[in-house]
Amino acid sequence: MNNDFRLNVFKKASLCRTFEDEVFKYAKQGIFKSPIYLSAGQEFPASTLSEIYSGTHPMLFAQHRAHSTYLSFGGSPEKLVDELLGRDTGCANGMAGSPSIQAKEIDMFGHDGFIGTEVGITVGACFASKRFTITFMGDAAAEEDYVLTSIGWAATKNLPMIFVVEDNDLSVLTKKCVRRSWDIVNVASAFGIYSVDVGDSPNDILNGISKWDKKSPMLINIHVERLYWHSGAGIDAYEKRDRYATEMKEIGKEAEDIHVETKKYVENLWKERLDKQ
Ligand SMILES: Cc1ncc(C[n+]2csc(CCOP(=O)(O)OP(=O)(O)O)c2C)c(N)n1
Ligand SMILES: [Mg+2]
Repeated sequence: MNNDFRLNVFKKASLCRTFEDEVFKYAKQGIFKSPIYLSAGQEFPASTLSEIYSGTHPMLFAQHRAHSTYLSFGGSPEKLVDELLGRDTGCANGMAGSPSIQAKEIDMFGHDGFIGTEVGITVGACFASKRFTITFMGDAAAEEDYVLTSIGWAATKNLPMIFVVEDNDLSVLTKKCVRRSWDIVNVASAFGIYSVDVGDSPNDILNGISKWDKKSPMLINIHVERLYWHSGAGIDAYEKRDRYATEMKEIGKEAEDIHVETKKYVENLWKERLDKQ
């Protein structure tokens, strides 16, 4: 992993984190009318993959926790602010809110609210178009019957797509070990799909994806940590691992400067948009 790559990923992660910091702050003040799903703590799957595949314009499907996906793949921050505020200038005309972000400009399709349904729709869209496609799901969504059959169909039709599992080990508050005895990477492997289980550092994700042939389906299960409550702006009562803080510490001053600059930009952005009301 070269230094430029790491910094570029960090810049994107920084936009995602500082954006979520503002959403957290304003959610505490109760300004949003629709439910909020924060992706803070889970910035690196989207920021790293969007950097690896920059310039390739994949179709994107995500679940309810998708602010980082949208921002990393080039969605307009202004339009996301407006979307969360329910304005018709939002990326989905203010009709989707946090859980169902969609944006034609980046070929990102909105989620319908049933976890994992995006995976079947992804496979259909990829089958029809044969375009490179990335679908993001949670570790609980990966347990849905229709997700498993969709992975099987992608294997059968050899579709050029990536299944990304953002594995925060939680379905709302229930841990994986309570819910299932199997790993999704073994299931995908049994379908004949190249699949890897990795940590959430840019290097881990890059290494995990590096052997993918770009023509067949692959599945990458990425272990992330959800920084806040499942929904809304609350803090779980236990210590959290924070990849963003670790990256900033390891990279050093350059990353700290990026964080400060990005925070300033995002804080101003929110103020300006709110003043427009
Ligand atoms: C089909 C379906 N079942 C149950 C729910 C209720 N529900 C909403 S979010 C959620 C947990 C999702 O966990 P995961 O897919 O791991 O995503 P995460 O919230 O951890 O990002 C559940 C069970 C739902 N929305 N859809
Ligand atoms: Mg989860």
